[in-house]
Amino acid sequence: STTSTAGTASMTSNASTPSATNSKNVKSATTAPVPPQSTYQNRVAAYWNAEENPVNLELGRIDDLYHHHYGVGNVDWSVLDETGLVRRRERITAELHRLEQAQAELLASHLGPLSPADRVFDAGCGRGGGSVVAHLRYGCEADGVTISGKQADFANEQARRRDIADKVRYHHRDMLDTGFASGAYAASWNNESTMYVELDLLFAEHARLLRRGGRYVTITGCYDDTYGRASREVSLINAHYICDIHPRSEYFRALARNRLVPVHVQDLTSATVPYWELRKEADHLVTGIEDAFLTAYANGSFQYLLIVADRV
Ligand code: SAH
Ligand code: GPP
Ligand code: MG
Repeated sequence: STTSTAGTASMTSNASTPSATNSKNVKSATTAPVPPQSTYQNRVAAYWNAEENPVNLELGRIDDLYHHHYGVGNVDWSVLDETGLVRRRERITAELHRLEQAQAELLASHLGPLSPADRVFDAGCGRGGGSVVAHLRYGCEADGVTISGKQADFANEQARRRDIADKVRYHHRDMLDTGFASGAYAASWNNESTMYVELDLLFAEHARLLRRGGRYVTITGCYDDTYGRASREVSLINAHYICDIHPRSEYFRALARNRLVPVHVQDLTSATVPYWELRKEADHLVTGIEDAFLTAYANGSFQYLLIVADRV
């Protein structure tokens, strides 16, 4: 197994465990050790290790904020009227990125107030954009965790280039079993990563890591209990990403069982539909999953949801 260190930090036997009390403590990003994984987790990791969709890389390249989530907000439809083919594509790409960035800012806005002395936990961090957004907004330190070693390496390289690797670190870990210190975090979140795990196990880990009064935020896609069970389109989305979308009801039961009390819940469905309508028009970026999302939102079987909760 390999170990990478961030900034000037050097490794100790357990250097990736953050310390909330001693800021001079050795801290580093790590790509190892990873606890034993299930066959399912290995398949999920393989998906993300291989993932190179233009819809993610071309957007991220614009300002080196790489997101693996969808967008919210109104679309500037004038991008479709652009007559030059190259310019038209560039404008569509930039518009989709703007909406994904707005989604990241919306999530981050619910994490605070936070100070540079605070530490946050980014569960299922992808290529790392969300932790950078939180750090730039609050000055806080961040630990991101992804089951993909490739993503952790990519995200740490981005942090080094930004010269923030001493504040923002990414780890190749299972978010259900981080090994990080209990009560060390002022805030934590899942941005479109809850559908890969059992919610009870996930929220137990967040509750352990968050200090009392800490803040948990998720933006996620869930299926709507009022529709019934998972629709055909929800099942297509599950198959596409190798995930298992939970019903909305399960979130609130699992939060309540794990000392996480909702303070704000927002249905973001109508805010994300324009993103999908624009993405469907982007011939240079489409992946083929666009119609499943648009149909699932239209037939009421699927919701895009924001939940903010306090750790009590
Ligand atoms: N939150 C990020 C990425 C979302 S994509 C963003 O908003 O950009 C889903 C992420 O969940 C991927 O990075 C994947 O590696 C991660 N993931 C899935 N199962 C995981 C697990 N058990 N532990 C840690 N990360 C996991
Ligand atoms: C976003 O990743 C998608 C997921 C994390 C999985 C499913 C999410 C739901 C809300 C159901 P991405 O940005 O890599 O996807 P894409 O390549 O389609 O843009
Ligand atoms: Mg994407």
